[in-house]
Amino acid sequence: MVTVAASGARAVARCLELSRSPYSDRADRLFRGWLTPAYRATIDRVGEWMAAAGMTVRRDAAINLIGRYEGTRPDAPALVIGSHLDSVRDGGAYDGPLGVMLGIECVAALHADGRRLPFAIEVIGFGDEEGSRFPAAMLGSRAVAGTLHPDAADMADAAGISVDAALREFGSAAATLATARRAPGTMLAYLEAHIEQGPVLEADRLALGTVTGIAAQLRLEVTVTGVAGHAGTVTMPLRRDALAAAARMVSAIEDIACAAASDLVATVGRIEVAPGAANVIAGEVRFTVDIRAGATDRRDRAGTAIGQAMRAIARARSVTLAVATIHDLPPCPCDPRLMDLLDDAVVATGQPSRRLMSGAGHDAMAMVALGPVAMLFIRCAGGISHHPAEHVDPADADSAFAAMRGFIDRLGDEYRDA
Ligand code: HGY
Ligand code: MN
Ligand code: MN
Repeated sequence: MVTVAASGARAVARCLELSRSPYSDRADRLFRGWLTPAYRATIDRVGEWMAAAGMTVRRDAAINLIGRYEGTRPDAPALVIGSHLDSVRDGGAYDGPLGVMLGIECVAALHADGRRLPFAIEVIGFGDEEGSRFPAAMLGSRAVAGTLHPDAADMADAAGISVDAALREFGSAAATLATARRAPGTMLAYLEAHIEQGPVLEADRLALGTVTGIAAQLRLEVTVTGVAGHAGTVTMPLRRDALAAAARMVSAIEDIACAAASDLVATVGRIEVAPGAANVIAGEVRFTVDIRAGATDRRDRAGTAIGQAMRAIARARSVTLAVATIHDLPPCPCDPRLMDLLDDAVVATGQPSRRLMSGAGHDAMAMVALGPVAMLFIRCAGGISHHPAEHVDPADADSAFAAMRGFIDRLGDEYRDA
C-alpha cells in the first residue's frame, strides 16, 4: 500500500473528507454534534489515522479521542496538541478538525522518521467545543481540565436527550465524567492550531499568526415573559408582548456594544418565540447573549449595562425578565515563552512573525488550567468561518505543518537542555 507522506495538504484533504456523510448529521450541510452518529463515525475514522501515525488511541469518559506517541522519558509530562471535532450548524470543514489533523500529521512525520522527543505527544480531538448540541460549550476540554460545571451532565439537547443518556450511547455515563480529568503536572504545554476565523492574516498577506490571548466570554440565556393573546382582539395599550419587548432589548444590546467603541462585541445569536403563531401575541421569548472583550472588566461593564437596559425595558412593558449565565470564561493569555518558540518556528518557514488576539473561543481556554498554552492561527479565505464557505489553502496548511514541527523540535531542545 502506498503511504502518503505527512503534510498540511493531507490534513486539509482529511478535513474535507470529514465534512461529508457519514461524518455529518445533516445530508445537505455540515453539522457534527457531540455524541451523535456522525461523531461516532468521525472518531472511528480519526482513530484510524492516529493509529496509522504510530499512536496508541483511546477515548476518555467524555468520549474525547486521544492519540499518544511515546517519548524517550516515560515520566515526562506530555506535549498536548488538540482542537475540537464537533461543528456548528451549517459550519465549515476546518474549524476544529484542522488542528487535530495537523497534530496527527506532526506525529506521523516523527513516526516515519523513527524519531522520538524526550516527552510524549498526545493529540486530542475534543468532542464538544461549540456547544452546538447542549446549552454549554467546551464540555470536552473542560472534562479534561477538570473544570466541568457540576450540573453539566443534567443538560439536555433540543430533543430532551440528556448528556448522561448521550454518553451512555457511547458506553460512558455522566457519573464517570470526572475520570476524564487529566492528572495535574502531566501536561508540559498545550498547542492548538486553528483557522483565524477573521480577516487579519489575509489582510497582512500572511499564512500564519501567533496568538497572544483569547478574549473573555460571557454567555447568557434571557427569558422574557409577557401574556399571549389574540392578535386581532387585544388592543395595543393592553398588550404585554414578549417579542416586542425582546426586540427592544436586542437593539439595546447592539447599541451598548457599538457605543463601547472597543474590542467589545455582543451577539444575540438564537431567539425562540412561544407560541410562535402569526395570529398570537408572543407570550414568551428566549434568546442568547454572547458578550466578549479582551479584558474581563470591559466585558463585565457591558454585561452590567445590558442587564440594566433589559430590566428597564421589562418594567416599561410590564413583562418579566429572567437572566441565566450559561458560561463565564475569563480571558486566556498564551504563554510568553511558548509564543517566542512559535514565533521562531513561524519565521523559519520564511514569513515574518505576526502576533494577534483571538476573539473566537478555543479549547485552549479550558486547557490553560493544566499548563501553558500556545495557539497558531492559519489564514482562512475572507476570514469566513462558521459557514460552508470556510476555506484553507493547502499551501498555508503546509506552512502550519512546518511551523508546528519547528515548535515541537524547539520545545524538545529546550526540554533536553533544562
Ligand atoms: O464561539 C466561539 O468563539 C467558538 O467558535 N466556539
Ligand atoms: Mn467555532
Ligand atoms: Mn473552533
